[in-house]
Amino acid sequence: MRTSRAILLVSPESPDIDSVSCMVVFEAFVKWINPQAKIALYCCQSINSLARNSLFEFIKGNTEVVTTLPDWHPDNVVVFDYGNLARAKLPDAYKGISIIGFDHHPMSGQEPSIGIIDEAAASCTVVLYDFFKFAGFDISEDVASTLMAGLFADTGRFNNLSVDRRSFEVAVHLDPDDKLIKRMLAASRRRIPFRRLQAWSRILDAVVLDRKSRVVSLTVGLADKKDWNVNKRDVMTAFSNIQSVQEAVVAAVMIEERAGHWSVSLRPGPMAQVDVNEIAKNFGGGGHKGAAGFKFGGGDAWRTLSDLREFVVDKYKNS
Ligand SMILES: [Mn+2]
Repeated sequence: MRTSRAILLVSPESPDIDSVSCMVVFEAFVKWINPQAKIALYCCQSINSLARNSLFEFIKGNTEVVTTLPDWHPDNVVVFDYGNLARAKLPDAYKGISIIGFDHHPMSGQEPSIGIIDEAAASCTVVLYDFFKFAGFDISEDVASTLMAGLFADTGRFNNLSVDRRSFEVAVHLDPDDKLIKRMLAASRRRIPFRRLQAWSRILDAVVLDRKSRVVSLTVGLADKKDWNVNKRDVMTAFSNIQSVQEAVVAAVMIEERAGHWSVSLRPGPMAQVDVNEIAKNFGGGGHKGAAGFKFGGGDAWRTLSDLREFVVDKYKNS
């Protein structure tokens, strides 16, 4: 990377705060080790929807992310928080270019030329934090707040199953005087427009708890979205509540993203010791122990839901 003339930094499709944070801080790192290099930040999808996230303001220099590949050919491509490299949507013309991957997801699919992967890390920004320490990169205030944004987002404000000792240690190093955490907590306090409550009541009416498998699920087709006058964000907010259903072994939300194309997110129930990554893998997806998902197209959502219930019954008969 020190001798590269052009470096492309990539956030995969459906980017989240963690992946965009990584891409943005890595630009600062590249500018440090190789000030002459041409750099572009690329994501195949617009990151505009992320801009509504209250942690987004902590991601510095975020305006330079482009959705079209640069006209120059990179010597190096660096991908962050991808799980499967196919999500980076790199063109065939890039075959033969060295790809460096930073991740905290279990690897699946094509391997990068160099993979810096730590599945135990709570966020990809934690992996980068360790890497920056190793490389002797001086972490500025902007870099610290961006690394922290990724950690804060992926741990659900230090509130989900991925939280461990290391996430706290990294947070303490990034924010020794509590300045960042106070600002992030204040910025990300939940605020709900009153009219959303009615939309949520329509969504919650559609939640089903299957007594046999103890899968609690919510299926939202394109027509439902229209009928209920809800957006994906409303559905995901409802999903965060469904995850707390105490009878549930697994919580699932199935959303029709475009006609016939569904995405499914899975979380373990609050009392359950299940690895949802294992379940997602069975359906061709993946993720983490505590948060995973898969996609399917062309099939019938109810059929897939019943397959999911059956799989959970078989796998967790005794839990
Ligand atoms: Mn992540």
